[in-house]
Amino acid sequence: MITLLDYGAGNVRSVINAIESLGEQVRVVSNIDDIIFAEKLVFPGVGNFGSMMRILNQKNYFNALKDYLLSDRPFLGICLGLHALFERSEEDLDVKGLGLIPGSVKRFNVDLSVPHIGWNGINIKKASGIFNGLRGDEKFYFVHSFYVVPEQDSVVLTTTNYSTEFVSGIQMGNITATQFHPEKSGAAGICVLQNFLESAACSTVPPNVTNKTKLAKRIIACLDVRSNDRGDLVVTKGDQYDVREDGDVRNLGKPVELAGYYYQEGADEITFLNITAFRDFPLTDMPMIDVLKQTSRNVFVPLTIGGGIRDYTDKNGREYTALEVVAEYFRSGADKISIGSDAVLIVEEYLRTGEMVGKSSIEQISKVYGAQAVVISIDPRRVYVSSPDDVDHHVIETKIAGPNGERYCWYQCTIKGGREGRDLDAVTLAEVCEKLGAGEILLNCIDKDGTNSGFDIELINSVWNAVTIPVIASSGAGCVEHFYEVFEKTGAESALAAGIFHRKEVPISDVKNYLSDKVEIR
Ligand code: 1PR
Repeated sequence: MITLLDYGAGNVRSVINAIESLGEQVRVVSNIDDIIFAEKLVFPGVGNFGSMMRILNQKNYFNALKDYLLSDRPFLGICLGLHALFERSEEDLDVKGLGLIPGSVKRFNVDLSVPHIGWNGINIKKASGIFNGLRGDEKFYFVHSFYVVPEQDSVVLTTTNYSTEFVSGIQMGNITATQFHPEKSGAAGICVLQNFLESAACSTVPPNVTNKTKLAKRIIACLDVRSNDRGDLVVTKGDQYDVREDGDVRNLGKPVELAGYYYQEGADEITFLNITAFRDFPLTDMPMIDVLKQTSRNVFVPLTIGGGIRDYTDKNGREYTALEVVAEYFRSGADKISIGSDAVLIVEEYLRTGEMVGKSSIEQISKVYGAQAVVISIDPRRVYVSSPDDVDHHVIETKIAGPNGERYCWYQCTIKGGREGRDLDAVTLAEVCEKLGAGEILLNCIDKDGTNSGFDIELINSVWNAVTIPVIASSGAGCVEHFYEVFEKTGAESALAAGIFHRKEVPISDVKNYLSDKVEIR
């Protein structure tokens, strides 16, 4: 029996699913005795250091957890579960950590996008049974803005390079903790979990297998999901957001099955977009929650869900907050949520008032679950102008001339799945969302969506240059060369595609094979 410490933030379901997939049972801590009498404790942490430590204190878990650790019983900390072991964190200097390991937690101060999101390698610094069965050069999934700085080198299990070389794993007796998420790291992560469950002692992997690790560019499969006219939940795909063909919604498969298939094929992440959620409130649209629950049972890479994330009042006058919606999504297996239409309205309000009141869905979700969990999905379309002075927006000079030979354009944000254009440009939206606490941008392009004509390089460059958070390039992928082009010509950290994968025109494995000697991939 594995005991799992859940302090209520983020996605513990994935950890439970991963452990259960290995045939073990999990007991979730519900009172202090569960910690005191635990035999093997797993502590996954997501979100914010301050809120985690405050909850541990409020629930009186602090001392029980420290006693457990001091007794040197088996412990696996994940992400914030690693940070908690230290004395303090720059993320919140008002609260103390457990202080088991002398040292602190620092924020990345690097010339790369922060959070550090994606698949990176590990330099193994000491032999450990936790890596039994691995080669040592596998990549693991990271998502964090802070990293631990132990005072003593003896506890360092692994390091990882992200402009700087940071400590990505510690081991001290039976206490192991990783910055990466084994439960989200595919087969390699499952192997680490299995070694922990089996208390694997001997080591089959020598130290220092890799000397300098690199963050991989991610390939993301996107599943636009909605009900068709018969009420079946299907994966669909539009051409420039029009998903109807011969009068019905295009049906490209079943969401759970397709997600499982893409995981097996090597997708680095899966994104579900509930594309009609601007009409139907997601908490009454339970099938998406079921899709997440079922998918997360077998798919051990990060899952993002978008659609309808906003405050909502139902027809009986009951009010729901966006936080309630996402809590349900995280509990059901989501690692990140994506906000589309609401982000546009939030930014418009911010630009009107100039105030950050902390009440928007972006700010609230970021505060509770961490910036890395908040993706902003932008649905822009090109608007051509004759001169940059024609509009008060970020205008670019474009190589793709407009219908009347215009050489300039701006990218207009839309809401409700592209149905309504707003007086806001994509660059401003991205900049303000970063300021409000978003951790990643999913950059679609209505002009390119479903065209197979390649990504909109100009759009991606203008947004990527304006923010410091990672950007997912989306819309227009038609062949393997398009993925290379987007990574070569822009700084995008990942590339997302839908149609070519669903129509089986280009398997994900072909994309990976083509890129393997050109860019860093998993
Ligand atoms: O506004 O918060 O409710 O979120 C709704 C979400 O649903 C938004 O993220 C929006 O992008 C998405 N959405 C709404 N309507 C559609 C539609 O197609 N009618 N899908 C839609 C947009 C997502 C793209 C697509 C890429 C790649 N499609 O990410 O997957 O363009 O396609 P390709 O590789 O085939 O070119 P809210």
